Amino acid sequence: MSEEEDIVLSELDDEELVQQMHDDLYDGLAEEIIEGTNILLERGWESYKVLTEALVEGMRIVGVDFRDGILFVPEVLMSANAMKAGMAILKPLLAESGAPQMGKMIIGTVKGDIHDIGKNLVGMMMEGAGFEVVDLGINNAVESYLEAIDEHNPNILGMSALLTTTMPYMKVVIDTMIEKGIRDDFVVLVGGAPLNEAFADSVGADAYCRDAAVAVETAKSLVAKLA
Ligand code: B1M
Repeated sequence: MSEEEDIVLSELDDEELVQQMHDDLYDGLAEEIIEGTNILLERGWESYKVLTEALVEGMRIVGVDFRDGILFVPEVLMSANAMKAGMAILKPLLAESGAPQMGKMIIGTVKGDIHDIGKNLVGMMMEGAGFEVVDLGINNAVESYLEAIDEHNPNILGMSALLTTTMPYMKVVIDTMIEKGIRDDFVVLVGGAPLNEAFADSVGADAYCRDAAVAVETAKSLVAKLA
């Protein structure tokens, strides 16, 4: 029996459990992530604390080793699936706040890009803050955003990109909105690891959101200004 199989998650203290969850996320062990997430919640951890300290931090570590060529796509996919299993437990809890309806956001990852964990997290946090969220998924061409705007009439458009090769597509989307004369009908928020404020300015977005919490705060303040 391996050392791993000897570990009983419920017997670990909080710090050891979080550490173990980082390891389990790294190893793509979805069942262990589900168990660890439930244990932390049973111990009274706020869902947001579980999300940021156990899951997002674990994924950050995966990202570093992916960058350095220690982990490869199939392994990172397993980590992503484990992360999603934990997020599925937290989603209803994050959305439970019963906040009043704040507005409507459509959000999608741009064309050519299939990364969706961060986008999903932003969607979950926005729902938790009282926004209605229409998730367009991944790999969205400009037509997909336009159709969704037509159908849902949002007051926020959110775009996510995780690749330096796909982030310029945000400008294509915003320029198309300008051509159609609809750019100023809503707030445009952009996010994703390779972006920054200067990039957001250069493509004509209203704001760059470093993380999901910033997305919520930015959305609240900019939507209030729209009203
Ligand atoms: Co990819 N990948 N990946 N990957 N991947 C990165 C992005 C990379 C930085 C890894 C690295 O080299 N260090 C690198 C990009 C390098 C670059 O562009 N310069 C990279 C690469 C190269 C690739 C491939 C090209 C690899 C290959 O095939 N050789 C390929 C591309 C596929 C494609 O999209 N066409 C690829 C594939 C994959 C997987 C499929 C294996 C998997 C994705 C699974 C999935 O998403 N379902 C994957 C993963 C998991 C990653 C890393 C490791 C983790 C991303 C993540 O989920 N982070 C990533 C490394 C990294 O980012 N450090 C990497 C956790 C998430 C919570 O954070 O997404 O940043 P993040 O979201 C944050 C904020 O950015 C912000 O809020 C979120 C929550 O706080 N935010 C927004 C994000 N979107 C927002 C939208 C908003 C507001 C805020 O709108 C309002």
